[in-house]
Amino acid sequence: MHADRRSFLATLLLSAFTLLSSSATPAGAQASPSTGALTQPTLLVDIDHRSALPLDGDWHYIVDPYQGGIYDFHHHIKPHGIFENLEAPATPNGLVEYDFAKSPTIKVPGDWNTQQKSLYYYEGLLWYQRNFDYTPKPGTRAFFHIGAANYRSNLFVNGKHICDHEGGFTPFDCEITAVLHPGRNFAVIAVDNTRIADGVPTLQTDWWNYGGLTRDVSVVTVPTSFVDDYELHLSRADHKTIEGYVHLVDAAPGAKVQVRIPELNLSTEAAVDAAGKAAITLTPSALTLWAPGHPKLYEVEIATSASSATQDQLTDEIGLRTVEVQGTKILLNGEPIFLHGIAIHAEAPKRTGRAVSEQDINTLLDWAQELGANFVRLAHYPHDQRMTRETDRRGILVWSEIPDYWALHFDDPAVKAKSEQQLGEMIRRDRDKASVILWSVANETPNNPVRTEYLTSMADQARLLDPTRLVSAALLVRGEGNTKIVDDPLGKALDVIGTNEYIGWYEKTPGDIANTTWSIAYDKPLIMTEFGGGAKAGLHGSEHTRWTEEYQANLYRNQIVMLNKIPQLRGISPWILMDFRSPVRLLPGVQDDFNRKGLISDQGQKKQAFFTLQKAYRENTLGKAE
Ligand code: GCB
Repeated sequence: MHADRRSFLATLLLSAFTLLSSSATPAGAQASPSTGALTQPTLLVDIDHRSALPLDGDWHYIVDPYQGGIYDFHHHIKPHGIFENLEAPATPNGLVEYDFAKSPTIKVPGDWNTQQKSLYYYEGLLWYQRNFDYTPKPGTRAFFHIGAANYRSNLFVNGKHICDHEGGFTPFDCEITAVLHPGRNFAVIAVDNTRIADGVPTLQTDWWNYGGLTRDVSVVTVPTSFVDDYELHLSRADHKTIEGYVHLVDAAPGAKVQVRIPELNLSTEAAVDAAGKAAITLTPSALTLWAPGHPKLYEVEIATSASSATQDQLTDEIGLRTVEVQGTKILLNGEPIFLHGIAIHAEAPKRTGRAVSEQDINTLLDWAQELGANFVRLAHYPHDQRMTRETDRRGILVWSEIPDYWALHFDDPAVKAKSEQQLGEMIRRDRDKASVILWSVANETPNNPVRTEYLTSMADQARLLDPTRLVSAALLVRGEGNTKIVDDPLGKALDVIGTNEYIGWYEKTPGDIANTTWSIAYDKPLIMTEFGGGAKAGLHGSEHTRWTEEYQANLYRNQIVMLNKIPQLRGISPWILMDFRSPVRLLPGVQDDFNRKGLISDQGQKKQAFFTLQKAYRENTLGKAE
């Protein structure tokens, strides 16, 4: 079955190519003029500060479990795919068996599972369609932006196949300049959330496989030559110099780019090299560093040369800080810190479904701050960019990870390529966010040489892409008697060791937790990236009775005693802030499709353990920075 799905993607591409080759102006012609091939998706950094035509709102949709939008009765590609958005009698015999305009609508951004009862369990292909008005301007280019589409997607504009993308949690931008025309245009997006064994993540996860266009969609207009990427950070060497680069697309070598930070009275001009990259150095005389408690952001202006026919101008808000490891310490701006954290899924509070709005994100972060957290683990995939913007503003440190989760097909180079792609997209989008201090390359993966080689290479790749942050992964630990042993060889490749343990829940009882000792093979900082247990909000009883709030609070109390005995512990992110939907949590009356390890219920009810942890955070009785 899953091989069929793969061939779906391949044949969809094939059919699009066939159509493209008969088209006068092939889509993506500007991006790959030599082949006339599809546009390679790119990722425009700082997209949320660009002027864009928002395409959020109502989209028509057609559910297509048999992929009849492209296949005929003998499984041959139809001569006219549904993405052409034809209206009868536009075909030769006047038969069209769909009508987007008459089909129901669904909100974008949003998952389909919680918007439409019949789509609750749906895993398959769904077609989105909407019209939009556009007026192309000379000297500009247009990109179609998709903030995230879970899991695979194919974009068509005005009936032409533009690009495809795999990976449900990272953004992409595809050039559509060549296919747009003045007036009414239309987009069709095929989104397929079928789980695949060789996907990232793979078949098994402990979160709901929400399908659809789960983040913002827009059309972004840029000048012919434009800034697509930049990175600015504070030098670890002197903690003073701001360094980095700006990258321009289609700029002649020597083209100028300016970077200004008005509040610091700083300005510089640099020339791009043959690869379009200009190195940037700025030396402020005084600087307020970003940190929790004073999350100072500076407005940064980036512009291409004003003398060029069309100038590109961007602003961003960037915090400046350093993060390093020294022995078993984590240093933020040179000072040791302890990470009082909490793990968060991108699950919408109160209504459930994918978190999509500022309100969703603000509620989650308000709760995290009420708990006393200075750190969040954004599990188990990159969250919406609104999240990392907001953690920047609020001064909350972030662990960001890709869904290299559980038993990926580590022996498959094609899977590795998918992991690398998602890592690259996560880092490119968020490397100008001061709040993000840790990139994680995996969660709870099986310990074997093939996996270790794969993830060591992922850690190296993360460091190569971003040498300014720390690299980690959440490891499984093994036990001997009352001792937990951390010696997973992957630890060698990490700056900070992350470990998950569920003593008192999946093994033993809460009473056994405080007797546990830890043997850690690495002289590195350790973050307890997960621990916890389930409780149904409002269910009360003895602290020895599972699913009661008392049991969960007791488990936390004992965990705190044990954690305080790990000398190199530099942070924790207990599992988890809020109950979240999961298809493997089946216990009626208690779980009802929710993982109940939240400190807060999906409806916003705080459980006793919330206050247990809050007390430890507020009174600073948990953890030492050195
Ligand atoms: C884990 C996983 C997390 C699960 C959690 C649980 O170890 O990393 O994704 O949701 O345990 O509740 O079992």
